[in-house]
Amino acid sequence: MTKISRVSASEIRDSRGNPTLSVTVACEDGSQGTFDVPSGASTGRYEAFELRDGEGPQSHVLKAIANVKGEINGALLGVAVTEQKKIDDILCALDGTKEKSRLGGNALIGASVAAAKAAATSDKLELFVYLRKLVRIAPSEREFPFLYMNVINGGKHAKTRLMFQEYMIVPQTESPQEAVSIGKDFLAALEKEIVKDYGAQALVIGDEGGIALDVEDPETPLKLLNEVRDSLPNPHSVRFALDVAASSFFQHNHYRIGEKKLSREELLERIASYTTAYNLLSVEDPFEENDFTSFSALTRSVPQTKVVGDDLTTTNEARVREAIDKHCIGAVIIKPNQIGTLSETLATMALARANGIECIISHRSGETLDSFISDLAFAFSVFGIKVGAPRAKERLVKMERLITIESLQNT
Ligand code: 2PG
Ligand code: MG
Repeated sequence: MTKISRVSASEIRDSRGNPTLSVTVACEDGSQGTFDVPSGASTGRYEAFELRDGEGPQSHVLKAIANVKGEINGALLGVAVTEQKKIDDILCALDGTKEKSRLGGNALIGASVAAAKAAATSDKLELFVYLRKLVRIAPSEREFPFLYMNVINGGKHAKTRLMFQEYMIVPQTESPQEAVSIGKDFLAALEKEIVKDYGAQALVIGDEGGIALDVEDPETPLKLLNEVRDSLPNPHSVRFALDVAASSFFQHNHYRIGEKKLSREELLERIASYTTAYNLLSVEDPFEENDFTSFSALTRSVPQTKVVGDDLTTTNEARVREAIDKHCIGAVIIKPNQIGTLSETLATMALARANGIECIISHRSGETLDSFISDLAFAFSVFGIKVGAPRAKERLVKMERLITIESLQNT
C-alpha cells in the first residue's frame, strides 16, 4: 500500500477562461493522480466555499494553491493513498469549517479526487473499478447513464433574456457512442432551424456549448426543440429535460421573467404544463433553493417526470435527507465540488440510492479537460450524467471517456 509523498497544485484556466486549480497527488511508488477542478456560475447557497484571492470568478486562486502546497501537503504526507475515507477526514478536520471556507472547497476537492486517481494508478486499476472498492451504492437500471446534453443555454450561462438555464436533450439509448452521435445530429438540426427562424447572428454559443438563444418566453425553446425532434428520422430517439435554476431569478418572493412576476403557484402551474406538453424526462431546480414545499407539490403533481434537486440539495447528505423526508425529489444532482470531498460525495450518492432516488452526476458550467465524472457515473451505474453540448472540448472529453469505457466493456 503506497503512501502519499507530495501534494502539489498549479493555476490553470477553466472553459470560461477563469483561474482554477490543477492538483496532483504523488506517491512513494511513483504513481500520480491529477484533478483539474471545475467551477460553477449558478452556485447554490449551501455549496462548499470556493476560495479565491479576491471578489468575482475572474480572481486568482493562489491562496487555495498555497493551502494545497502547505497545510494539505503537510497533513497528507505518509498517509496510505488508498485510504480515501481517512484522507477526506483529515482534509475536513484540517479545514475545520462547515462550508470548507478556511482552506477552500476547491483546494479540498482537488486533493481528494487526485488521491483517488493516484490510488487507482498505483493499484493498476481503471478508475471506475477502483471507485467501486470505496463504497457500495445500489445501481440504477442502466449500465451507462443517460447523457443530458444542454443544447440551449440561458440563465447565468448566457447573456440573454432567457431565464431558464438549461434546455437539455437526452438521447434514448444505452450506448454512449450512439448517444453522442444522436446529440451531434440534433445540435446540427437545431442550428439550422435557429438560422431559419432567427438568422445566422442568433448562433451565439453559451457557457456549456449550447446556443444562447435570446428569447424571453421560457416555452419558446421547448417549441423549437419539439420541431427539431419531429423532423428527425426517429423522433423517439430523444427526450427533453430542463434545469430551471430558479434561484437565479427569484427576487423579493417572486420569480421574475421579463416584465412578469410569477408567484410560486404560477410557476408550478407553468412547469407542470410544460412537463406534460413536452413529455419532459426531468425538471431540475424548478423553485428556489429553500422552497422544499413547492418541490414536493410539483413531485406530487407530475409523477411521470423526475423532479431533480441541485441548488436545493448541493450534494450535501443532510439536505438530501431533508429532500427525501419531504418527498421533494425523484433524482439528485451530484457534483463533487459542491460538497468538497470524494467520500462525502459517495455518501450522498449511497443515501440517495438507498432511498430509491436516482443520481445524475454533473459537470459545472466552468469546466476543465478532466473526465473524472464519467468514471464516477459509470462506476455506480447512475441514471444520468450532465455533459453539456457535444461541441466544446471540455464537454466532449467526458463523452469520449464514456465511449472508451463502453469499448472496454466490449473487449
Ligand atoms: C447546474 C450547473 C451545471 P453551474 O446548475 O446544474 O449545468 O451549472 O455549474 O453554473 O452551477
Ligand atoms: Mg443545476
